[in-house]
Amino acid sequence: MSMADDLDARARAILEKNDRGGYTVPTARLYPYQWNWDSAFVALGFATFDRDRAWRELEMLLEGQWPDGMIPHILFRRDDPDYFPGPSVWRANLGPIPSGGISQPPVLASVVRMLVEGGGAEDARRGAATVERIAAWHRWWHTARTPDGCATVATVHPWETGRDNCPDWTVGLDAMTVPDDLMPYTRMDTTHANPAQRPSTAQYDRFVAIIQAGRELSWDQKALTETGPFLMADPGLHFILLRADRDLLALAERFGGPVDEIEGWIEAGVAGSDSLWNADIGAFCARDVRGGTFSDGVSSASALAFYADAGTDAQRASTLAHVERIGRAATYLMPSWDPEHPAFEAQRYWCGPLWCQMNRMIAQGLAEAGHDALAARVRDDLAAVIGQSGFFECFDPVSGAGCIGTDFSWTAALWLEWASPSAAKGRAG
Ligand code: 9WN
Repeated sequence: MSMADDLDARARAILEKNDRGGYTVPTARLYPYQWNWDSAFVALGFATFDRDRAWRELEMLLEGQWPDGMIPHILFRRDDPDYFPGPSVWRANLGPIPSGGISQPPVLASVVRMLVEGGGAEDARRGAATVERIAAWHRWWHTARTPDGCATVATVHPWETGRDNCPDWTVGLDAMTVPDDLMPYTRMDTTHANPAQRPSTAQYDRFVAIIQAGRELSWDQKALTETGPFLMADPGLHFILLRADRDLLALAERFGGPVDEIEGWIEAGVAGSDSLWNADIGAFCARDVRGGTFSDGVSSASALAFYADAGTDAQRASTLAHVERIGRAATYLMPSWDPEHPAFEAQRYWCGPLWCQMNRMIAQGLAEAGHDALAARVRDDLAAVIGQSGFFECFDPVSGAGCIGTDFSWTAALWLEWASPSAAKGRAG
């Protein structure tokens, strides 16, 4: 068996091992529940060998949708003491399944479109059944999470962006006051993973303070957006939503759906991109909505402009120059944070390590924009670190060492779907 065949077999075994009966945990113990965007990427991996199981993953995610349209970031189908904060901390019981009270990057429409367009009649049938529900989720982003006067979607919690402790959030977290009556809590992540690779205590205090604020507002999402302690606009969420709106439009045109409304979201999204342009550094950056201050660094989310087909020619050229510069500064593209920025830490979670799902989207966008060599490098670099270290949660972009969670579901899935030599030829990125 070749090394690639062996990795394919290991990747399939990881997905099967992390299967909890129709949904997949990201990794055992550290993340023992169903996570939103993890499941979407995991479905792409399952689809390479079991399409029914791929759809089941997405359908079980949709089972947790709230009446207001939100699809939560975590579904707690059972209580597990290995994870903090669990359902008794969130107390977010507005949906059919106990869940977190925030969402996560909306990649679902894009994944459904890929499954539908790469599949047959059964994929079309199951994809068609998701359109109205995904449209309700996108409507939620465009209303509950789009503050008055803000040109783009925003977020109330770094966990909602999926890029938890990225230096992008420093501006907004520094502006927060941790309440004197913050609930006492015990972290579990640092018992399963090296604390030096995880967020700091000061960050966790703020993460928990936002949960406390959400509880006090009974998880009224519009109120949390307007009055909660943290409110930042994120190029990651914005570009992923804009791309997902485009993909949802294609699905709605084919299967029926609110086409005019989706076209309005896309128009607003294209126009809103400029509000995230930080001219001082020449990149799309996170921005504190209330204070107006930009984050001052280039992140992997900045590079998603191509994936969303957003920005002017000049903005795209500047973004590309940053990606190329970072490609010279790091051994492996694309780190989650600029290696030449003082806040870079090669092994601390979203302060530097590269992440397969971000890089899958970045490479897809680069390829679609005609930057094929760079797209291929992003893919080959992921294959290289997996070959060197295995199926970790994320990877040191300088040494290639694996960080934090092992036998990680989306890493296995995107190896199968994208980075493995056996992945479909003709793929974008
Ligand atoms: C909080 C599951 C999730 C990913 C996120 C990643 C991490 C959770 C945590 O793990 O976040 O949602 O407890 O650290 O940052 O992107 O979806 O893999």
